[in-house]
Amino acid sequence: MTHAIHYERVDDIAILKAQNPPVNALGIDVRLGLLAGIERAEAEGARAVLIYGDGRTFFAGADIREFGKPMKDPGLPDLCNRIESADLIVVSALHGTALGGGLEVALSSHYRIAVPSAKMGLPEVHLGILPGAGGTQRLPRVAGTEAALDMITSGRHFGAAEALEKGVIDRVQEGEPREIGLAYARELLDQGAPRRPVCDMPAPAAVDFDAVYEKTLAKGRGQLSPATAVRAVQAACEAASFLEGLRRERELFTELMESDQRQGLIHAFFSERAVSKLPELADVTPRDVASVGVIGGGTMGAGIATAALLAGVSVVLIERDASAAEAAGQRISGNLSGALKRGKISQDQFDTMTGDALELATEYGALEQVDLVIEAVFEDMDVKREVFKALDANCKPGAILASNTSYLDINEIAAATSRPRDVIGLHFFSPAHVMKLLEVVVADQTDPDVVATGFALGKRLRKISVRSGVCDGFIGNRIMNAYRKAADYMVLDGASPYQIDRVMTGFGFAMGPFAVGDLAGLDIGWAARKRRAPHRDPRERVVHFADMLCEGGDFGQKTGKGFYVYEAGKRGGTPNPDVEKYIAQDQADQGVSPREFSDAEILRRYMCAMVNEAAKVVGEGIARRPLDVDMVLLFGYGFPRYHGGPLKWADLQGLAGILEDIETYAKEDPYFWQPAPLLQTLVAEGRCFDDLNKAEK
Ligand code: 3H9
Repeated sequence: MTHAIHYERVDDIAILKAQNPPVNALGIDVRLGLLAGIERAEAEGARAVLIYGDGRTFFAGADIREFGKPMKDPGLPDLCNRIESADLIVVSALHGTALGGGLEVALSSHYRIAVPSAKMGLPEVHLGILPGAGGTQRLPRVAGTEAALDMITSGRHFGAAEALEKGVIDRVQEGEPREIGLAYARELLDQGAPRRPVCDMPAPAAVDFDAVYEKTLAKGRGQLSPATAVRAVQAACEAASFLEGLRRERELFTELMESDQRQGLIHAFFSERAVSKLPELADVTPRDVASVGVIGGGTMGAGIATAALLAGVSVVLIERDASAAEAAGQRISGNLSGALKRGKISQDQFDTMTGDALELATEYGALEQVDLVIEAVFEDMDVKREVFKALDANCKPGAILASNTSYLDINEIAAATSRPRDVIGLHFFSPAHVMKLLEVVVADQTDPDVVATGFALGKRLRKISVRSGVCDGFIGNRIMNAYRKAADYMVLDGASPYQIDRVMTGFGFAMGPFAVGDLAGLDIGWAARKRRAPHRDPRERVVHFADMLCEGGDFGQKTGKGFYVYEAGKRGGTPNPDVEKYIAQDQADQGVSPREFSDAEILRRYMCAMVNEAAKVVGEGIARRPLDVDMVLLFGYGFPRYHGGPLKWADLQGLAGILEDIETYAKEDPYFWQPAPLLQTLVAEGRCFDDLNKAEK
């Protein structure tokens, strides 16, 4: 036995208790322990074996940290086969989350019982792989092909009631897993129940697998694992034998295991968890936040207020007059009605959130008692400074004063108050109650417990919080500004905006940069360009075609026209014919002779611009680690998760080639394509971005 599996005998039943906190992942010690436990039970003449997990859960899956390394024997597939072929009855008792390899162990057992709160699932596709320990062969045999396809390709978690209904488990019962499992095993023995290996069940019915494959591939926007899993389920139905099906599953599993997408998705899994763990805050206690103030009730302010209310934090929202306050209240209740309709909150919760928990006010005096205030007013430094002066005068000592600015200097904002140590940036993304990203912007004088409070609030609001230093645009908008410019330059040089959008959606983004501009409002970029114009370096290339669109009053979706024309009632838009004219005029004015761009060149330039700026952001210490940048782009900018983030993508492509391309582009535009010093250093030292992530752990 190993320490990870505890063996116990109760009469003729052997009990194998997994104890591998925190989630009983099926690492090598657990696998060895389970194997030894089954063998010992057989050798001792036990008549049944009960498998269950200690602590918070049954097995939550294979140990993901072992992926990419040589698999030590016994591998999980062999172990599952061994459990299934045991010559005694095997019962699994499930609680917590029986996921991936965990559910596969349960499916290899002959009988399954679960507590009502147990969650199950085969989420492997989210890690870029497929269930590789028989899950694609056994689940369809117990649940039917259609249910199995749904569960495996979506990777969704499902509850005990659904599992019972679909035949994934045999019984749901309240109680401790050990006790309900033991009673069930006893009952089965008393009834003389037979061993019941799933591998002996008939092959499930086939469906039109080619159609399901195509549909799944299209839905995945380039992600391969869900569609590949369809082929594995197909083998369960069509292979000559169960073993043949397992062999096919293994082949497809290995293919995915070796893919870049698997590496990207697993990087995302661990980075998502690492990003808000800051060593410097380990011993810092956050301040208590029971109520927040929100200044400004536009889309952003109302979204922030909604997110806070949904997390059980009460809100005082300040608007300039009664009618603006009422409009803000309506926006918030509109957002909350959505949550009510989707069953996220109850009617009672809705009533509290729109009633006692929300105060709409027009005077700063109403903020006297709040613990933290988030300002979401117009992006203008003078306006912000006035707001912060008022907050300083009205908020209690120790209250945290936060700005939701997306690019203004938090140090300058803090200087407007007498308490710069209490000032921080909390940059939400619109709509703030939906988007997962929160940039926690730390200014020069921000106190550590204020930073810790920002992260604690982010966690309560179920955000992915990322620490950022102060610079124009912080991590995300600064990088976006660079790759947007690269896109604009390509258009000026001859690529069409529609070709660029098509290439980037082909890469996996839900929308290309020009369609995103239309959605966000082209006037925002226009205002930013005007703001930056006086400070522009004379060496910087400037494009005008987007300004021409805005000068004509076309701001994108909100005016019905931008790079695309939008017709009421239709999804998406069609290319706006005026755009071609503006581009031609811009080219003529600047004496540019347009040339053709291949799709490959568009992708390379776009991504090189993103990676280069991201490397500057890390090199300057604005982001702490490459993974922080990756998480910002994933959760705030729609970067395809299966590429892991721009810097993970860069590692997988090879940094030397990326630097070489940047240096080539720099020959035509040395100002824009200045290589990031960090990128140069990493290439010179033969290292990659992930080495920096690891150095921090
Ligand atoms: C698989 O099974 C493949 C097989 O089909 C075939 C093989 C041949 N391994 O998320 P949390 C760590 S693929 C290693 O914060 P929660 C996690 O990193 C697997 N470590 O807790 C964290 O570490 P730290 C299929 C793991 O309560 C700590 O545990 N299974 C694993 O919010 C706590 O995690 C899955 O995809 C793992 N499998 O959520 C399930 N899982 O504290 C993946 C977690 O150092 N896991 N850790 O940061 C989850 O979805 C969630 O962790 C879970 C708990 C819902 C279980």
